[in-house]
Amino acid sequence: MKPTHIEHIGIAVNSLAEVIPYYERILGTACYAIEEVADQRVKTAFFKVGQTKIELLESTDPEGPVGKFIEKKGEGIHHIAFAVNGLEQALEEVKEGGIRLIDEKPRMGAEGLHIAFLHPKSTFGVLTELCEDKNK
Ligand code: CMX
Repeated sequence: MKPTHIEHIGIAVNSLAEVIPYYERILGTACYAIEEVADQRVKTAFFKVGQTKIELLESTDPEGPVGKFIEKKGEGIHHIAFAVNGLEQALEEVKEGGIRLIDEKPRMGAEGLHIAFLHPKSTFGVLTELCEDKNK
């Protein structure tokens, strides 16, 4: 597996409304999309920084992944996402390498990307997402 770039960095926040103005100011660019991902129990807000995005994540359910994360660790960097070509193949490779998959098969994430997560307990504490944009 060889990712093409960092697709996005996910940041857990208590309130999108409160945090969006800060990122608009430091990045000098407007938030270009807000999307609820019901499946993941989050509302997301996106900014572009070159080829990479910043994805703010507000939980819609205290028992969801971001709700639990904030309860334990507070606001902050939640995950890093690498763009790959051939997500199924990449998942096979990381699994063969002994890395624990959260998602055995790709599923749909924000912005229509196909995504899968690797477990932070086997990636040295960093929740890692692999994603593929099949429209590219
Ligand atoms: N980064 C690093 N470690 C994390 C973590 C994160 N984002 N989230 C949880 N952990 C750690 C916890 O601190 C905990 O460690 P300890 O046992 O040492 O305390 C351990 O993982 C288990 O955490 P938990 O709170 O008991 O939560 P679960 O086991 O129920 O779930 C995880 C953890 C990673 C499997 C789950 O959060 C998950 O499936 N995440 C992937 C999906 C996701 O995060 N979706 C939100 C983003 C969606 C999007 O980008 O669109």
